[in-house]
Amino acid sequence: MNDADLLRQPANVQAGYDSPVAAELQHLWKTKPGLLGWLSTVDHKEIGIRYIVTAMLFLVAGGLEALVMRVQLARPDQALLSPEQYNQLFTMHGVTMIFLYALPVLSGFSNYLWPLMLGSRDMAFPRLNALSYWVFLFAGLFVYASFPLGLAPNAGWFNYVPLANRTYDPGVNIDIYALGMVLLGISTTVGAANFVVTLFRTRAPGMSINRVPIIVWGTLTASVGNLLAVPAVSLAFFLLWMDRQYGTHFFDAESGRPLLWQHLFWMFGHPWVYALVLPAMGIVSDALPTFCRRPLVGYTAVALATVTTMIIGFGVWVHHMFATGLPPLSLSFFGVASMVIAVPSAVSVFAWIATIWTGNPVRAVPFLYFVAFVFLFVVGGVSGVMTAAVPLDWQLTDTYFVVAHLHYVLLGINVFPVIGGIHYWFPKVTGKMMDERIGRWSFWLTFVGFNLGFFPMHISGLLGMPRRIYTYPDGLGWNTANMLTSIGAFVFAAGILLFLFNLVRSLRKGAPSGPNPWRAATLEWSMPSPPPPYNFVVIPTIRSRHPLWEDDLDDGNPSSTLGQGMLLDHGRETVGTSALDADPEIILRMPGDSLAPIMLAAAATLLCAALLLHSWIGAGLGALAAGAALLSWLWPRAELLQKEPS
Ligand code: HEM
Ligand SMILES: [Cu+2]
Repeated sequence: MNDADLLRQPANVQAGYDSPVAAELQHLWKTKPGLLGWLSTVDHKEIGIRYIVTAMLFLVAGGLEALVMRVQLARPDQALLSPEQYNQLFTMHGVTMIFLYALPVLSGFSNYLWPLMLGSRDMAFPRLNALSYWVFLFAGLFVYASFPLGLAPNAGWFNYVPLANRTYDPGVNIDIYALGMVLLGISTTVGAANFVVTLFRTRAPGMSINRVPIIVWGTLTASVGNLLAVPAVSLAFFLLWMDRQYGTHFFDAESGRPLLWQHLFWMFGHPWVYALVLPAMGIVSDALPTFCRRPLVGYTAVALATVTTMIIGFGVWVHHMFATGLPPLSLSFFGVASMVIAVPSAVSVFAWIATIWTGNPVRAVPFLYFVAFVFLFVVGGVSGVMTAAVPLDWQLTDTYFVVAHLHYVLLGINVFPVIGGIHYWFPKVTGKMMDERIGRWSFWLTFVGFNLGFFPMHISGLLGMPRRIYTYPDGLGWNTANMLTSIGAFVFAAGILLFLFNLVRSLRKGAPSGPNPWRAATLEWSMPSPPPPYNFVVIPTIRSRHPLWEDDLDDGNPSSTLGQGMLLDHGRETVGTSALDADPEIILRMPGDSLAPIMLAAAATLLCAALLLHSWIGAGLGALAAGAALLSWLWPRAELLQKEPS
C-alpha cells in the first residue's frame, strides 16, 4: 500500500475497546437516538437484527396459517375452511415462508455477521443495505394487506397459468402477488449486489479468499445465483400483470404459452431454493466446529461444493415440470442433473459428519440443532433423489410426498440451522446467554414434533393423497396419517413458541456472556458483546482461517494481529482490499445515516399500490417521490469524496 493509493498512510497503532480512540469512533459511528435515528440508520448490525426479527414474525404468521390448515385436515370432511379460504391460506403460507421468511432471515444473519467476520466496519454499500430491508418490509406488508380483505393470492406460490390468468382468477388477488413480487425483487437484487461487492472489496488485510468463513461462501453463491435468477421471475410476474391488465398474450391458453410461465418461474425457483439453504449450510459449517473443538474437515471441498451446487442448480429446473409432456430426452437430461446435484451435498454431509466424528463434541443446544439438521438433510435428500427419477415422479408429483420432501428440506436445512444459529450468536448480539434447559426442551419439542408431523406425509402421499386439497372423504386410508401430521404440527409449534419465549426471557434475564462464551475461532468473537457501532477499533490483519485459535492450533505461533492495526478515524472509514489476496488498496469513505433509503422504499411501494388501484395520479406521485429520494441519495457530499481535499 502506498500513499497514492490510500491518499494517506494510516498510523499503525495498538488500541483497545476502552481507549480514547474507541470513544472517538463511537462518536463517529453511533446512530442518533430517537425515531429519526431509528429510521435513518445504516448500521449493518441494526439492519441485520431487523431482518431477522421481521423474518421471524413472518415465520410465526406463516406457521399460524399452517396450523389452521392442519386443523381443517386433521379429520375427513371438515368444514372449518371454505375451498377459497384454503386456497388463500396455502398460497399465503408458501409465499410467506419462501419469500418473506426463508431468504430474508439468512440475509439478516449475513448482514449482521459479514463485516464482523471479514474485519470490516460495514457492508460496502450501507445505504443500499437499508434500502433492501425497507423494500422487503414494505413488500411483505403490501402482500399481507390483502389478507384481512379476503383478497390474498390464491393460486399457489408458483402461481401457475392459466389458473392465474384473469379468465379464471378475475379478482385483484394475483395482481397483488405480481406487483408485490416485482417490488420484492428490488430488495433481493440490491441486497445481493451489496453482498458480492462487500466480499470482494471490504475484507481485512490478509483475509484472502481461502480464509473466509463458509457462510460467506454460502451467501456469496446465493447472491450471485439471485442476481442471475431474480430477473426471470420479476419479468414473469410483470408480463403476467400485463396479460391480466392490458390483454397481452404472453401466458394465456388461447394464443399464449402457459408452459412459458413454468419455465420462467422454475428457472428462478430452483436456484432460489438453493439460495434458501446454502447460507444456512454455511451457518452449520462455521458454528459446528466450535462445538467439536476442531476446524471444519474439508474446508476447500465444502466451499467448492457450495459453488458447484449453485452451478448445477441452474440446470435442473425442469424437474418441477416432469409431468408437463416435454420430450423424453430433456426429461432424462434434467433427471440425471437432479441426481448429480446430490453429489456436492453429500460432500458437505460427509464433512460435517467427519467434523463431529473426529472432534470432541460439546452437546450444547446449538450443537443439537446442527446434528438434527444433518439428519433431516439426509432424509430430505433421499426423497429428493427419489423424485428426480422421472417415472417415480410421475407417481408422486402433486401428492403429499412432495409436501413431505419440501418441508424436510426447507425446515431441515433452513429452520433448524437458523434456530441453532440464533442460539449460537445470541450472546454476541445481546451480550447475554440463552437458557440451556429451556433450549433443550424446545429443541426436543421441535425435533420430535417435526418428524411426527411431516414423516407421515410421505405415507399419505404414497397412498395417493393430492396436495392442495381443502378436505378429503373418509375411507381412503388417509385418516391416521393426517391426524398424526396435525398433532405433530402442534407439537412443533409448541417447540417454536418455547424457543421464542426463551429468546425474550434471555434478553431480560440471560447471564452475561462476555466476548467469546463458546471459545469460537472466528473474528466476530474478538470484540465485546454486543459489538460497538464501529466494529473494530483498529483494522486487524488476518493470517489464518481461525484467528482466535492460533494459540492452540498453530504451535503457539499466532500470526494474525487483532489488537493492533490501521487507525482509521477521519470520519466513517474502512479499508478497501484487493479481491483475492485482500491486500490493502484504499481507504473507503462510508456514508452516514440517511432517510433516503426509507423514502425511496416508501415511494416505490406507493407506486405499486397506485398501479394496483389504477390511480395514475398516485403512480405519478410515487414516481416523483422516488425521483426526489434518489436525488437526495445521490447528491454529492464533500465527506464522501474519495479524494482528500488538499
Ligand atoms: C408448523 C410448521 C409447518 C406446517 C404445519 C406446514 C404445513 C403445510 C401445509 C398444510 C401445506 C399445504 C399443503 C397442501 O395443501 O398442499 C404447506 C405447504 C407449503 N409449505 Fe408448509 N408448513 C410448515 C412450515 C413451513 C416452512 C417453515 C416452510 C418454508 C421455509 C414451508 C413451506 C411450504 C411451501 C413452499 C408449501 C407449498 C405451498 C403451495 O403449495 O403453494 N412450510 N405447509
Ligand atoms: Cu427444484
